[in-house]
Amino acid sequence: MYLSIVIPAYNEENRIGTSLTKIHSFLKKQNYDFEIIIIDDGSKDKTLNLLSKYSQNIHNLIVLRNGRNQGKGFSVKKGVLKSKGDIILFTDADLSTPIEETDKLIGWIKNGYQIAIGSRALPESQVEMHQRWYRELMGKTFNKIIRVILNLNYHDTQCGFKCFKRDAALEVFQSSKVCRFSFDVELLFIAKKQDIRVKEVPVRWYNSPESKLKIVRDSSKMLWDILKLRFNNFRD
Ligand SMILES: Nc1nc2c(ncn2[C@@H]2O[C@H](COP(=O)(O)OP(=O)(O)O)[C@@H](O)[C@H]2O)c(=O)[nH]1
Ligand SMILES: [Mg+2]
Repeated sequence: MYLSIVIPAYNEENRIGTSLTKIHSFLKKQNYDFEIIIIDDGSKDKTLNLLSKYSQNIHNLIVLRNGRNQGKGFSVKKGVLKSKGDIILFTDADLSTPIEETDKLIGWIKNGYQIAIGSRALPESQVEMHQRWYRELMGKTFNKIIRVILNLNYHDTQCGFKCFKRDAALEVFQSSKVCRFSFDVELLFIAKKQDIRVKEVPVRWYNSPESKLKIVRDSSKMLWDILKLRFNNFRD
């Protein structure tokens, strides 16, 4: 087995070092091959310098860069399309879902699912450190809206921890267009259209207080992207 871990990073100088160290020491203990692909999304801080340093010691670390900030969706797509793994996982740079949860998702892929997505909203999810109350409420409301508008029945589409079998990853990412934070929803929407088997899996979550999401600006963009998705696919 070959696992590719894809990480979007925007101004992550405070968090990416610790996360990379944890990911690398986890992967070294596994009996499969791996690569780590980080996409620096036009960070204005020292993220890129830090990554260059780390890549001298971690041989299977590949650093990609967008000349300017393009969005989480754009960056994850770029990483996935560059990856070589037969299983591909993307995770947030802050490891709010601990990297050990990878085994859980891979387990479902080996059980016959093509995509396994982490979820903070199932009864068995272990949310040890919560997001701020308004972020959690926004997340729940967003998922209700998605149920109504797109007929997608998930409890949590936004958890930054998702795992794909290679063929399914290529199928959904090659036709994805959403560049910013609603890209997860688009992936699940495409997966449904293509009859791809998706499992929503309860995971652990320790929220990291630092957040790159700008509540008003980003949530209105997210909603707009969902509406566009609906209108562009009015028959589905
Ligand atoms: N590529 C890219 N990644 C971003 C951007 N904003 C945030 N991210 C990444 O998306 C992930 C989640 O961001 P985070 O700030 O932890 O969001 P939150 O946990 O949802 O509040 C992290 O890996 C960030 O580096 C962006 O504009 N572009
Ligand atoms: Mg976070």
